[in-house]
Amino acid sequence: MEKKFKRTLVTCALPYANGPVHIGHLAGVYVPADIYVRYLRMRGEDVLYVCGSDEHGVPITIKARQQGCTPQDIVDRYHKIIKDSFTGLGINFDIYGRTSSEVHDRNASQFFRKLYDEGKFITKESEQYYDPEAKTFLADRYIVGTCPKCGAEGAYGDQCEKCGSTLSPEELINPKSKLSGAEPVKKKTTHWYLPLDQYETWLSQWILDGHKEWRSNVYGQCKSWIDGGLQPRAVSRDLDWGVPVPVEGAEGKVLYVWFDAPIGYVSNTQELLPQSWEKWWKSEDTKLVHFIGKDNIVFHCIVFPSMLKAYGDGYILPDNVPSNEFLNLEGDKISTSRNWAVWAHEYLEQFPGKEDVMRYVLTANAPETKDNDFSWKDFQTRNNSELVAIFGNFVNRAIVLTHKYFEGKVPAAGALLDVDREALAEIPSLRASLEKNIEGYHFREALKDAMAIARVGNKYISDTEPWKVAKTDMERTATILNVCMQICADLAIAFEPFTPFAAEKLRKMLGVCLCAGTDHRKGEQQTVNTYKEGECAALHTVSADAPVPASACPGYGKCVCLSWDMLGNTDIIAAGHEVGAAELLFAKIEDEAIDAQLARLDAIRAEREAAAKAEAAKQVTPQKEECSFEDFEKMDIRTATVLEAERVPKTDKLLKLTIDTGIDKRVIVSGIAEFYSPEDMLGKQICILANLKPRVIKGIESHGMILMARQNDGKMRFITPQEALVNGAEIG
Ligand code: B3M
Ligand code: ZN
Repeated sequence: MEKKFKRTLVTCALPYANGPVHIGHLAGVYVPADIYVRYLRMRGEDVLYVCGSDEHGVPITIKARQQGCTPQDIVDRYHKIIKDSFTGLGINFDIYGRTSSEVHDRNASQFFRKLYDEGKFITKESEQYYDPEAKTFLADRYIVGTCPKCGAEGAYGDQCEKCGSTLSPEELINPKSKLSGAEPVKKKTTHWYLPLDQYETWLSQWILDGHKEWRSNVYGQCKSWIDGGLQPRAVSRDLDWGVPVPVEGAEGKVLYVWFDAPIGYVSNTQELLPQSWEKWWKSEDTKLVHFIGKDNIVFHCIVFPSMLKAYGDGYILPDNVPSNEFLNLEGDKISTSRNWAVWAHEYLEQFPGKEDVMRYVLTANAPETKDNDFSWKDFQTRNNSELVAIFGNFVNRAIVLTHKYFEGKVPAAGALLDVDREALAEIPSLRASLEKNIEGYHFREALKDAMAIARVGNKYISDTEPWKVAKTDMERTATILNVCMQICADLAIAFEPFTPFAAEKLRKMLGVCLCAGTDHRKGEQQTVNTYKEGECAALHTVSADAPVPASACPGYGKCVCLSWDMLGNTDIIAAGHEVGAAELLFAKIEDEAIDAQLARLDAIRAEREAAAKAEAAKQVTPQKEECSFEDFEKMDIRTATVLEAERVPKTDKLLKLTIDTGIDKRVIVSGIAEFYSPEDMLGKQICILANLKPRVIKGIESHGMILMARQNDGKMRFITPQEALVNGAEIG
């Protein structure tokens, strides 16, 4: 039996404030969460939507060091960029807090202290790497060396970014501290651990028996962690950035970032709702849903729940933890360090007014069940042939014709024909599917349902051809356009979760407003109707627990207040209602805009390849086995000059050179055509191995070999004496 909840608390993973957010984050976490929240609000549900920046952790301290500023500078900068990106994309949290806030510091401290006082931690002494020059313990990320797996320099103590291997500092070849360059030494240190092993049975019952409905990737990860046997996990670190461990004798230690970050969800709720936050976290009537990326599953399903369980005091556990797989970009893994990403803040600058297009494409391609790819061509196609050609085109034709034939007043419908009834009948079943999909966290499928409503409209208007009918039968035209207006209103409802900007624009064109749902952005005061169009601009307060019916809106009865419940009704907009002027809902995206993006990515790829080559070029092959002086003396190496040069027909690599060796004139076939053209070689003085046994290459007898220097990236250059000598001068 589905449990009935009174309210829903939706959290999104707190992004690390050490860089901007990119489309991978958006597709994985924030766009799906936003769809879910908007949908629930339209249904009149009481929803709280919480997020914020994760401002602790080692990567932030590393970035600060790299940039010669403080960690606080870093988090201040990125907190703002990230927050603005979300707002720009219509992702409006009730609160977007920060884990460097005072509330959080107090809250996380207190959380730790209670567990500490109640003996819920164990302490363990371990040996950790220590920088004897900088006199500080080193997080794994602060130790660099050669990767034992792929040989790359600069691999971190926890991971090699080159080959992706997970490493431990012990495995690094030639480990060095990033701080001082000194070789790290091991030193004893004590930390607090949460004994996860003690929660294993409970976790197994709660998740493995109780939440079989979770997505298979989430359930599967939990199962493999639990089946593998859980180990105590350290909840503190030797570091100077974070929430200080609130215990005497813990100087120089802070809470581990993954201990304090999830508490951030609670802190941010407290900050917004100091009086009533507990209702959201400690009531069985609250449904808690964590939206996260797949790399966060263990922390949200195993570690944080165990922390809450240990804490007690009525904290609820998540009802679901929808987590996505990863999004790739143009066939390659998104990577912050390699700048292989589409950054949200840059997108918003480069594609103003196209916030919805990104939301749409990321949902249509959401990596819900497997990793998926984002490509700019697909982005363009989805915009031009779906949003513009189907959704926008239908709405535009319907509104333009209503103005043309009925002065913008919705005409009354006469008797319906089969074609009308059939079109209208499709919508309730699409609505049912859409609801089932959103409530089951299948956003990709839900978007298909919404788009199917637009397809119904587009097909209906094409089939019924009101522009032709109008020449002979105005009554029939009226019916057709009445049906079209109802479908337009359906779209304004159905697309609100997915493309809120277009939905708002459409409501404006239709002269209707949206009126449902709660919004906690104003703190303790609950408000409805934050959507400012139409006549329902007034905000008014309602009791915190009551769901808000459309009738609570001050504009109710005076204007058309859309709510989810109306979706599929055949009389959403009454005859006589005046619609506004048609505007384009979506604009075509031209090739130039796409080409510019592809060019940017090509440049990054080329740069990366060049860097990899340069790196390879630096590597030298090991010295060969020793040879005797006599061995060397056997080789007759001399100067010579190229007299003639031509390509060997039907080959890419070979040149036929006629050379003057001082001893004779002879032919050498050499594999240097990749590096030199025949013209390059003409008249050049080179060095040759003169007494190499003749060989037949491609039918030509070759008498010797040109001496070349070869780099490890394959680049080759011939050797030439420092100044011109006679031909036949002996080298040795
Ligand atoms: N900052 C990890 C991440 O962005 C982390 C999430 C914290 S949620 C409490 O992948
Ligand atoms: Zn490696």
